[in-house]
Amino acid sequence: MADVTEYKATFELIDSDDDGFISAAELVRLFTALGEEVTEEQARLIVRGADDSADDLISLQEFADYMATRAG
Ligand SMILES: [Ca+2]
Ligand SMILES: [Ca+2]
Repeated sequence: MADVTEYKATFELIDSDDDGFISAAELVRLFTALGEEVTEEQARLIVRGADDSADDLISLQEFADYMATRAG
């Protein structure tokens, strides 16, 4: 498992309602802020790619594991 502290700041930036999970809607907001057009459906696929617990939300641990996998 990846070290969550390394990814906590980024995670909290994306988790705009501070509920401890990244939702598809929050990803849409993120990409829109970055100037990228992402539909809710595309965002849901991204969530599914990182979502190990199948609750359609990305927890900090899932986010850290996902980022660590992509970086490594
Ligand atoms: Ca959230
Ligand atoms: Ca999850």
